[in-house]
Amino acid sequence: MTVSEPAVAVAHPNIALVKYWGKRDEDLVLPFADSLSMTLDVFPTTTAVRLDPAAGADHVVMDGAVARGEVLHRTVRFLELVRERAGRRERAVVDTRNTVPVGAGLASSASGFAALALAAAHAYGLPGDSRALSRLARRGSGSAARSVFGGFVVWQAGTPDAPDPDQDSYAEPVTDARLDAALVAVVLESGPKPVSSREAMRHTVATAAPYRDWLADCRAALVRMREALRGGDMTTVGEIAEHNALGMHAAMEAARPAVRYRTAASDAVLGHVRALREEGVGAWATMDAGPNVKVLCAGADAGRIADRMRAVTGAPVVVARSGPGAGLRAED
Ligand code: 2P0
Repeated sequence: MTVSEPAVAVAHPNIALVKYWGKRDEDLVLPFADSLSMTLDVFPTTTAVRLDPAAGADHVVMDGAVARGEVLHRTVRFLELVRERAGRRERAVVDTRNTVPVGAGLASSASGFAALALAAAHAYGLPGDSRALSRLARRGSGSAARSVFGGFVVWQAGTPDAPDPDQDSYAEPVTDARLDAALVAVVLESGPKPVSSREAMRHTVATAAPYRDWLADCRAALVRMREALRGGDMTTVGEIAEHNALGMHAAMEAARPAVRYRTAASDAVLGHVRALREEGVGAWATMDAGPNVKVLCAGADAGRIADRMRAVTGAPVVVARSGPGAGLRAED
């Protein structure tokens, strides 16, 4: 056997409450603004990386199938970065397993690149702490920087005039949050999305006039959100999150041509969430680069909100709570 023992890492998706949408540097994956998320306890990605000194190319398997095209390209590009930093040349065998449908708007790229960053860094002997790992994961997919940590997490955009901007943008846990929040995900569609978020955010930045206002709003929202997390103020957290998500979708829809992830089914769920609030139930909606609606609520309310959503939509509903950061796992 020429291949090394595998390094196996597990990471979970995260859901942004103040969203990341738009890069100021495409190559380094540097965002325009800070974002804030909650790492979830569902749908982990498990990734094993072994080095194969005899191989002439990286071999990537995703969910049992040999990866090709864009998935292979992004993975190899990421491995090249790790090899460059580690001063190593061996090619890798990567075996990654998602438990969430790829492209379903439930952030498989966040858990995917967080797990790959940890497993690859370990396999190639790349030294570094969690902050360095977050910076590395960011290069694979922006939101992956946040999945390195558990609980509530802020991804710092970094300052544009920093001497080394790559060093300056990383995620860190929000250590003073005092909120037990849950997420009720209404899975309307689980197929691949029509437009990748990478392409959609580029197009929004370039062509949507309201984008600048939304971005300014994100900066203010982040400050207020941190305060609300500190104070355990579920209502303020929910209101900020819903406003921020709907503002992001409004900006996309103002792009030319429009980027539309919201469907009639999404709008119906948004209506059910409003109806819950009118009944006095603390429920707020958030949406990402897909039609699925996730309902943010206090942990104690998640069960009854999930029951309601199942009853009124007939769609599969998943309840997620706060989950852990990325970690290494012993091999099976
Ligand atoms: C977020 N999303 O903050 C936002 C909200 C989707 C909507 O981060 O181009 O897959 O790989 O850096 O991280 C999805 O974008 O994008 C995302 P890239 P990513 O969660």
